[in-house]
Amino acid sequence: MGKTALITGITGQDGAYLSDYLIKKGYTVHGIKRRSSLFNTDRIDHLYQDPHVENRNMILHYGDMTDSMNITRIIGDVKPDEIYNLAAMSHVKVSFDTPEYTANADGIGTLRILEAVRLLNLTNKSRIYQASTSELYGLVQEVPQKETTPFYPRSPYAVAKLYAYWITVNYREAYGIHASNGILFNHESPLRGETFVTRKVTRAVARIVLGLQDKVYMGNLSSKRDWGHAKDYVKAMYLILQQDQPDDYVISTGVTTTIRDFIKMAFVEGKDEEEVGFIASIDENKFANIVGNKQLELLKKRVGDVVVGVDPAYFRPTEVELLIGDNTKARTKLNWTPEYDLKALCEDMVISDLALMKKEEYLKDGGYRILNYFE
Ligand code: NAP
Ligand code: F7E
Repeated sequence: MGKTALITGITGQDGAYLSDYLIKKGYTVHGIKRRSSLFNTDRIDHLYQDPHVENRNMILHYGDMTDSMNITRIIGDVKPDEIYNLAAMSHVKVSFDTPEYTANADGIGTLRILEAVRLLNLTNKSRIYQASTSELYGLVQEVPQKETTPFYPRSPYAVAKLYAYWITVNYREAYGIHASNGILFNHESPLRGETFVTRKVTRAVARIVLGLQDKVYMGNLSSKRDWGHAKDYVKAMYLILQQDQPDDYVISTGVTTTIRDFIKMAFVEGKDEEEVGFIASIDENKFANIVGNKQLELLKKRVGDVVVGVDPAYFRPTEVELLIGDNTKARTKLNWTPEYDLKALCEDMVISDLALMKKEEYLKDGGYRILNYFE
């Protein structure tokens, strides 16, 4: 008999990759999905099995992280060997608009899982993975960030995740639950939600290239992220729960890149690498208050064909400027190594989005020459 896993947030990016990975390992995967007025299972449709199929290895339950009774009932019914708590309102900018809901789903939601395991006497059976995040480091206190770096959250999302991190540690220490935090740095993929920066860029590249869109408006181009591929990162989640002792791990690539450089990388993907150059249209009135005069002057000189715009609407009230993770502990204790570097990740996403736009022929005919000059 294979193991049984319960995944909250199974319809999300990580939920989809993790389900695929665990099913291939012989697990029976149960997932919690929210009811929505439109289908929200696109990412896992290839794994879905009709309820009438015998011996299913993928079973979905309706549920919500804000509903304690529902969470407790599902965990009691499934009695999972492993719980991967991936469900969250995961968009940092949106958390400023919905802070209370974010605290409820992302913070208290984690407590609901832990408390259900305790009340159902599953403390010796069910291991728990908590989806913690590099956003905990926020205004970073150390470079690079590692497991011992102090946290300084900078958004309602990160503050909610801070509670989730510590309540996980507390239940481990108080009740001996095998509960661990994966402190995952940004990870992306062709399945990434369309409003996160990498996917927004790769979709825009595809659409601009194909003449479906004139330009894309971006926010802060100067922040830096340590981006990995979600396929690599779900393997780390699995490894964390296979350890004899629960613990907390940074999962990262150790390389950091600006948003600006990611955009450049995406626009030249696999094509004519001649730089045609330009930057956004700039609303000086809005912009002057946000960047320094020197940068504004530089930007003004560079206005050309406009395909990328900067719109301060995408700026955040408080920003996380620099993330770069030290993954030494994961490499040594989990024997985890990421396979994708940023270039390979970017290629995967651009190619996938181009295919999604169903116009591959255009590229074969000589492609395009677009963008690529910021600084
Ligand atoms: P995602 O694509 O946004 O998926 C989030 C999942 O949570 C979706 O299945 C979503 O359902 C579900 N969900 C949201 N609110 C819920 C609620 N109230 N009740 C039940 N389900 C709910 O996120 P992801 O990128 O896969 O990330 C997975 C987890 O890792 C999240 O907790 C995220 O905060 C954390 N994390 C992500 C990263 C990253 O770079 N991707 C890094 C560190 C940590 P719908 O499909 O119905 O919206
Ligand atoms: O932003 C800047 C933005 O939304 C990255 C979540 O998975 O990873 C993710 O959070 C950076 C920020 O991811 C746009 O200001 C510029 O500096 O892709 P993002 P995030 O905020 O880092 C962490 C680890 C999580 O845990 C979260 O769940 O890009 N940026 N222009 C932009 N960001 C967006 N979304 N859109 C823009 O137009």
